[in-house]
Amino acid sequence: KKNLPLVISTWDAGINANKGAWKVLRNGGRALDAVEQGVMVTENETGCCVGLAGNPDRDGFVTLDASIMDEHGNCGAVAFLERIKHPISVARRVMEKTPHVFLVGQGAQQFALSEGFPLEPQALSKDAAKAYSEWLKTSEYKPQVNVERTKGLSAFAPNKLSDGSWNHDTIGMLAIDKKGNLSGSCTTSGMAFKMRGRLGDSPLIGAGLFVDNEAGACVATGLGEEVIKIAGSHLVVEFMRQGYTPENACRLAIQRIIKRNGPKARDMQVAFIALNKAGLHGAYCVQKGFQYAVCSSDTNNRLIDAKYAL
Ligand code: SD4
Repeated sequence: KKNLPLVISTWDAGINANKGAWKVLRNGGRALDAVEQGVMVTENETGCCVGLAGNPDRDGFVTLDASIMDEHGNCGAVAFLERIKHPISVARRVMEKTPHVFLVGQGAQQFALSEGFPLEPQALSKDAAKAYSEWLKTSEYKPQVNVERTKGLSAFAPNKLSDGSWNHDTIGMLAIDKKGNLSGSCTTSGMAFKMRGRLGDSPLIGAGLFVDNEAGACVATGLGEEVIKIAGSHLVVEFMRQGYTPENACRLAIQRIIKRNGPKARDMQVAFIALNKAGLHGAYCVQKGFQYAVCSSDTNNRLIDAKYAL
């Protein structure tokens, strides 16, 4: 197929992440390697919101969640993982080297160390330290949309900034390789100032991420609790199996969230991106402001504004 390979990923950080994935895809590499290498770029970025540079939980600790899924329906995930730089790679090792799918907390960290991942220092990035100390002044723990990063974020992700953009802390990526195989990945520091031990959708297979090589792939970002409640990514993939385009499949899932929440939906952001077997991609979100990055050649890596419901 002439539109293959192709990679898509969430938010503007997706541009750099796509470049990492493209190095694999352009050489005929496997989608699974692409989605791992791609989001590792973001996990490495110090000024960013994903990985160890992300915002901490309420108690001041950065806890990371990640999941990965391949073209055979194999999957792996880690959550509540501390002091490890590349949770996505640990998730892949869980998938490939253990009889399990999901490891959390200390057990996940122990496994990472046994696999040779270095234990990083327990420190907040400069931005995260600043945001956390601002947040501590009020320690407000309720959904709020219009909170600036500089004023401290509320425990609600992602936050809308006054310029209309969204602050976020997750990257999700989907790729289809030259052979037409699909894979996906998702990695996050989770919701800023979450309760200790809180997991969102990102490490949950079927919620934050789902891949079915016959139907399509989907990854979610935004308020994870809402994604979990509708088993979002699995739902989107099942809609694609029924014949909906990726965009329409995402739209139907977003509408389900809005229907559940009524007027409260105005205070939240959730977005899905999806990719089908033919290499057709699409996205949909609750509110204006979500973008995703699409890369289909060395010179064609661009941001697309997703359509929105409200
Ligand atoms: C979570 N879905 O932990 C993630 C947050 C997110 O951009 O996507 N932020 O709920």
